[in-house]
Amino acid sequence: MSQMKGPPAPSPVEAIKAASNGLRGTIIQTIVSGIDHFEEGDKQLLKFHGTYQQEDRDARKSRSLGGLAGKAYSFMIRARIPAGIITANQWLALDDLAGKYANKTIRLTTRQSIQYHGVIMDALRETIAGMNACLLSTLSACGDVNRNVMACPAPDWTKPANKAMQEDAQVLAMHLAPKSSAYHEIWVNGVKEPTGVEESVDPIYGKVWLPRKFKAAFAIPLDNCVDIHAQCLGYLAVHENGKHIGYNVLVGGGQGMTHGRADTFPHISKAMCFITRDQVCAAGEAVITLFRDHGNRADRKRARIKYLVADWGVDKFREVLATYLPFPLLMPKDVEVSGIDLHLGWNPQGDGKFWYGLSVENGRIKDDGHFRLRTAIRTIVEVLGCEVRLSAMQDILFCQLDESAQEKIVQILKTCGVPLPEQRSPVRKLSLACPAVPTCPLAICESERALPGLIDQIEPVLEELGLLSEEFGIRMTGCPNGCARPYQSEIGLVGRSGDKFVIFVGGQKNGSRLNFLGKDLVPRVEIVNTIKPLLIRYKDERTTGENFGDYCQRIGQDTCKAIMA
Ligand code: SRM
Ligand code: SF4
Repeated sequence: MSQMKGPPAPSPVEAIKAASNGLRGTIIQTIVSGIDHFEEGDKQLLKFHGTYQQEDRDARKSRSLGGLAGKAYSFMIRARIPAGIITANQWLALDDLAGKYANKTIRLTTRQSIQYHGVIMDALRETIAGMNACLLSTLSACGDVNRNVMACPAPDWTKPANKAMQEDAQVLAMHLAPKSSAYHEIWVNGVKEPTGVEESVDPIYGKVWLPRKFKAAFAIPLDNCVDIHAQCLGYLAVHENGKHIGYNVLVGGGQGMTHGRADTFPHISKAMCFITRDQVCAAGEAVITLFRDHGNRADRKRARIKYLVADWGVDKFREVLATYLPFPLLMPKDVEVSGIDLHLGWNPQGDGKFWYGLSVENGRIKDDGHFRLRTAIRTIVEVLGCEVRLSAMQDILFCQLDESAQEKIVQILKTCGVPLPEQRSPVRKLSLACPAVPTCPLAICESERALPGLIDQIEPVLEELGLLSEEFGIRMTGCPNGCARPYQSEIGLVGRSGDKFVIFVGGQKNGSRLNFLGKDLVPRVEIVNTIKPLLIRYKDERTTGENFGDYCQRIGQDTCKAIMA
């Protein structure tokens, strides 16, 4: 008699979440015990609180040579900053904490937030409490919940939807935030705050939270600086007669894949329905609870909502979504993303004020010899008392400025040896890299530390070919998880093995399409020489106004592969 096969067993993380008592685990007991790291269960729960246990990978060799036992444990801490908007005082407080407890750097992330690296166990609570003291939270910056909600940060009030979507991002972030009081008990005041809900059963997430992480973002069609098609849930503004009338709801974007597993892949989100502004939270809750109920809880590599969309198809997804929405599902309007803006340099806001966008290479804010970026940003914020906005392209915007501020900013940047945006090539400004080694435990290859050198190499090649002013970027990641969204870029470099990378080409600058594999297993030192023949062909064969990604798409994957062989 053949044996009946039951449903696959839930992944071990499911049991950890279910037994966590509202995300408490034994986190507080471990902290007070005085040891320098957490065990597996708490390591998973810490993510919901916005922190990851890491180890200094650079120190591995020297520790073992020096006879030191164990690992050099430290913590990465990530903030939750909806739409990337913070006050001057919050920036200054973050900067103080970076100097006091972290590795003296602040890392702007690809989701408009900040991360600290190198915080040791003794300083973990003080750092998170310090962030809360300036009214910033780390709760649900990571974990199987809704993460930081993104929105184009530009204070460009000439665009009808900009203010609305930035406000809607804040409201959605609050609506989808976990309601557990564990966070405040552990990190902030130790006092049990009344939440009005039964402990450990969240009104949206229930007892076992989501099957996996969940990400949301808002954009306008003209400016996809948040890469809305890479998000689990996207709100794309819809205009009628120049008025912002609501959003198309897009579902199922995501980047991460696993080498050697063809059933894992990056995926572009699909338009599911149209909603008005007052339906933003209800639509978000409907999508997230659908994911909670139907997502894969057995295989974490296939647990993202994008696989539900890919496996079911748009029609079935819409059918199921309609049963979760508290209003009739309206079909999406005919709207696509069409552009991207980095928001750099000096720009009028449209209300008599201005903003200045500064390009931050790979988002790393640090002082390093004559290059004193951290000091420059601190000084600008101190002197001007200005609001700070972070972009999903790892850059920083100083906002609500008077006309006289421009000269002061330029002066401070020059004094601190920081290049102005116009002094950087488009390729450097449009590029992104994830942190990778030494902090990321999943990194196969270097990324943040390698990309500046690769751009140093490619700039002269572009200059020689007369392409230096062309607008395209390189997005590099140390592994296939795709934290710098490499699979939508015009050139994507993804860590493969040792110091070898997969080169992807053919994405659209505005993030509306996936790229394709151009060459596998390319040693880092050969990357620029491998891409050069394709750049030469592009220069000779492009049509008027055709950008590099569109050219690669037109000639097709096989031809690109042959040129780079
Ligand atoms: Fe990411 C895991 C860094 C945006 C896909 N990501 C990680 C971890 C936490 C490694 C880990 O699990 O131990 C990395 C910490 C490295 C370090 O030392 O700091 C990490 N991810 C980052 C950041 C800091 C990259 C950056 O250059 O800024 C970004 C933080 C954003 C934030 O503020 O919340 C970051 N990660 C992304 C994005 C881009 C986005 O969200 O728009 C993606 C691709 C989109 C997506 O989610 O599909 C992304 N990160 C991943 C994945 C793959 C998930 C999957 O579906 O398979 C992992 C691995 C995992 O979750 O198991 C991951
Ligand atoms: Fe780490 Fe990979 Fe993300 Fe880079 S892409 S930060 S190596 S998980």
